[in-house]
Amino acid sequence: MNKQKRVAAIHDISCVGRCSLTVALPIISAAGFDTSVLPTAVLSTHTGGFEGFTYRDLTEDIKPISDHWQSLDLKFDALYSGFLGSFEQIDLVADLFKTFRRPDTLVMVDPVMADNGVLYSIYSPEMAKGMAKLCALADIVVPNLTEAAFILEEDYVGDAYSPEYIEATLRKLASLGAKKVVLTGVSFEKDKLGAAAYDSDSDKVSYAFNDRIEGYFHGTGDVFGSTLLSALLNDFPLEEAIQIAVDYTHKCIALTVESEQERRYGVCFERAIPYLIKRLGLISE
Ligand code: PXL
Repeated sequence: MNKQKRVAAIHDISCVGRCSLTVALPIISAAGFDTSVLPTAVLSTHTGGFEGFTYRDLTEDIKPISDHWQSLDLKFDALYSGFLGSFEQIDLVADLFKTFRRPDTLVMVDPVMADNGVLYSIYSPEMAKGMAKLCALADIVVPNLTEAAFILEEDYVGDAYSPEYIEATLRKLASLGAKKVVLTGVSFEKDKLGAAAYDSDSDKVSYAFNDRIEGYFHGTGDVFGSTLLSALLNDFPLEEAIQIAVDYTHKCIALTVESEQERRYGVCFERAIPYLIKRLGLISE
């Protein structure tokens, strides 16, 4: 057996409501990787749909944790950041990337900060400028269309866009520094939803779609990002990796609708893990 790859997942722990680390850790682990975590904040629930959540900002712990890891001479095959607990964490995570990046490390940034045209309640507009700086240090970035607009300091276009807009947005995001860009929540036909990818090395744009399931499903950005990273680390090319991530996310949503559970508790991704590991070629039928 070859050596297991090690990933550092840098996201918050929302104790209840499946998103960020409670999604990234099980998915990336199920995909076969040694997953270390660096929690950016601890919340009693995520911020989308619960009143009165607690919020412990872990900004002060990031540098000591990173220093200890460095003293252990830890090597990471991938660094994956998502929801950050404060504006100051942007520079701290940037420093961590510089410390642990080696020639073959895959650095993925999901600039988690907004959805549906609005910033998450705990963030101010300066977060977008900082996230743009962090994205510049990544190999691959995974914004949704709202985050892309904030990063590029453009107006959010809502549902009214063309393939030309998507392709121009992908190229503008790549010009900030990351060679690969994946835009999530892309749709050109009302019953299809998916993602668009751009690889600046090949100058190639690709798309992946599945059937749209109506409604807002919490944590699906994290399901998508964790699956995309898992597919890339399992050596799938970008075009195939986005299709696997779109299909798994779709399956999780379909199972959630079937289970009739409350949407704010996130999607039933656990029940689709056998499907994911088959799709990743890790077990046969
Ligand atoms: O899934 C994104 C996310 C992550 N972490 C927290 C959130 C959200 C989205 O609302 O609130 C705490």
